[in-house]
Amino acid sequence: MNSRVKRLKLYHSPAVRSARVKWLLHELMGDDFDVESVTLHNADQYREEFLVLNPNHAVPVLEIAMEDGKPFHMIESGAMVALLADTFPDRKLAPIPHVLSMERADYLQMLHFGASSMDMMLWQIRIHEDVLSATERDDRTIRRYRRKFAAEVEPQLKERLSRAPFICGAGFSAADCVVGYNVLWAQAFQLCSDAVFRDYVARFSARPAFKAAFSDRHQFTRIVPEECELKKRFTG
Ligand SMILES: N[C@@H](CCC(=O)N[C@@H](CS)C(=O)NCC(=O)O)C(=O)O
Repeated sequence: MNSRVKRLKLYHSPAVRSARVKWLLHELMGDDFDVESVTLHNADQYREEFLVLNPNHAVPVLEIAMEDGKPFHMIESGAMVALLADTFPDRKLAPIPHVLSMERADYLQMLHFGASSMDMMLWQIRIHEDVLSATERDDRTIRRYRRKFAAEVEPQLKERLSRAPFICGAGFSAADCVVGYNVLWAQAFQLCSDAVFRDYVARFSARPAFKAAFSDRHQFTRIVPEECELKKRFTG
């Protein structure tokens, strides 16, 4: 890692999008980074001191502490994954950035597809099924994105995973930390249920870094209780 960087700290909550970054950090650095736990149901992410770090009141936040004492806070998981993978070129979890290659183009495209389009569909299903209050939920939104995900996203992923063991080919890459996480997320909604996805999940779940990142997943509860603080503060 760049010698001007002193320490990395991840603000994290079990089995949500911060797990993408925690997984990659374990792949790259073992346990040599700090984790600060954020309890989403208690609305920790809406506290004043957290909003200074991330005005979008969400995890992950990646704190990059520099040797000169200045910290920088990243607030998008896709950007964190791309940056971290490039910062450790010897780990070979991303095609090298300074050569324009098909592999690099495909890798970035899958990473961003996972962190944007695919993520958006899963998030709409999640909030309308589990998080928003009953009066805010919309069944048409759930149906629209379930249909779109099954008809448009799944076939693309299936085609790739029937050709190769990982999302960008023969080798595991940082894009799998995003797309693989999303496949698990989709499976929680009974999407991505074909054998090709079960085999993909079995392959990446065997990785020690995955096991370390998801060792806290039992703490995640899908249903957000009516009386909890998050319900009162959540903005969608
Ligand atoms: N695009 C962001 C989304 C982060 C995000 O929305 N995180 C959710 C958990 S998966 C969160 O912390 N939500 C809390 C809230 O909005 O109150 C990223 O991927 O980093």
